[in-house]
Amino acid sequence: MKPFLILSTILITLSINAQLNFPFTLPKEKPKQKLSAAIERNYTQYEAPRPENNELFSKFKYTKLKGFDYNNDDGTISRRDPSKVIFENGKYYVWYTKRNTISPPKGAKRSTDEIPSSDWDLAEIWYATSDDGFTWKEIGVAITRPKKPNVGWRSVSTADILKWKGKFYLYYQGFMEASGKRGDDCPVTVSYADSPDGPWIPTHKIVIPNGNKNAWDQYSIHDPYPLVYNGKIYLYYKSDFDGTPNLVRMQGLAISENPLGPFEKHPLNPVLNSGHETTLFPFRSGIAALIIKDGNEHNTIQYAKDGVNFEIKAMTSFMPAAAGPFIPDAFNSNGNGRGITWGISHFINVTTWDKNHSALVRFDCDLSLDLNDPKMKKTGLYLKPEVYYSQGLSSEQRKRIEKENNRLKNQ
Ligand code: AAL
Repeated sequence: MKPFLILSTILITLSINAQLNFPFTLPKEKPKQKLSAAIERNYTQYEAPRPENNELFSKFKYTKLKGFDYNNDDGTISRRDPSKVIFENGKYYVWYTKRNTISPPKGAKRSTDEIPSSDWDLAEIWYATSDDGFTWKEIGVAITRPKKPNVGWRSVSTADILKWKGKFYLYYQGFMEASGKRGDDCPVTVSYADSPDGPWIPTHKIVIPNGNKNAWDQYSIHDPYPLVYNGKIYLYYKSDFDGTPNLVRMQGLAISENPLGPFEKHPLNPVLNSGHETTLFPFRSGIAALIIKDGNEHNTIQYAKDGVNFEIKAMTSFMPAAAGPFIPDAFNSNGNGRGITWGISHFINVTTWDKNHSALVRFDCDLSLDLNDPKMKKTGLYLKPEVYYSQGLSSEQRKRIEKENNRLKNQ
């Protein structure tokens, strides 16, 4: 073979190999070579090819709150479903469902005017303030139950806050029968005030009505969650549908330019196919969402550049249940959402089922463009064996395994 032929053969072989080998140093940009589906989406789907640089990836750290009393965890006092945290008058504010009843919840059949059916039955909306986000002072009730037959006479729960043109609005679930009688059925109503300390004026009106007959949201509007986006109120919510035993939970969106409505439900609803206790925040020019607990896409963090069409941007774990983040720009991000670093969420299984109640807890994370905390960006979780064993097999599952062992032995 002539020398120049040998040389060109070597060069061609080298360039073919260079094309085939994915580089040892992880390229920051998508390399110009044929890629597997997984590597392709590592560049197209996420903010960065490594979770450490993905602004929408975070792990979550939890801290016990100081300042709340739970009657020795006997199940008669519960605090759950916190609102977003806001900063006003030099302190942080949070609203939440508070149940203070003669007994723990006993289920719909055994419920009375005084015995709650569920953890959020016979509840009111209370609020607390804090200087540091760790120690809280419970100030008192914000929304009491109105007289029958007003919306919410049986229970008011799961509030969230909006600040719009200098006034404050609390959106919350208004129950007209004990939760669990049919499903967890309720619409959403709203009260307003000039100050976060109230007094709160109830409208006694349904502001986000349940959907039409046979619509996905015909029975329940849960977890109302208002943000200001594109100069309008974007109120996200959850509905439970398809009933027992196929219960599904998805999230919808209702938009208005007036906090008292009318709200128009988005024609593409549901806009999120998964999640529970809606948690969203303005991020860059769009909206980011924490997809917690339910559905195919639970344990993901998603982003929609139009607030409607969400895409998965990160997978994570140990997400804060019913997270109410402190979102400094929840009502004035002006197309430049900066993200979140902490908030309040809840633990619903504080003790045993017969003393069922929930407790508020603080979570921290780095889902902020203004924070760079590498400790929040490590994907591993170092859990003690007890945490795994607490997710142990049920006695039915043990029986099923024993049966299968015996079947094999007796073959
Ligand atoms: C929560 C929320 C709503 C439900 C109930 C209380 O997880 O989704 O608030 O109605 O449970």
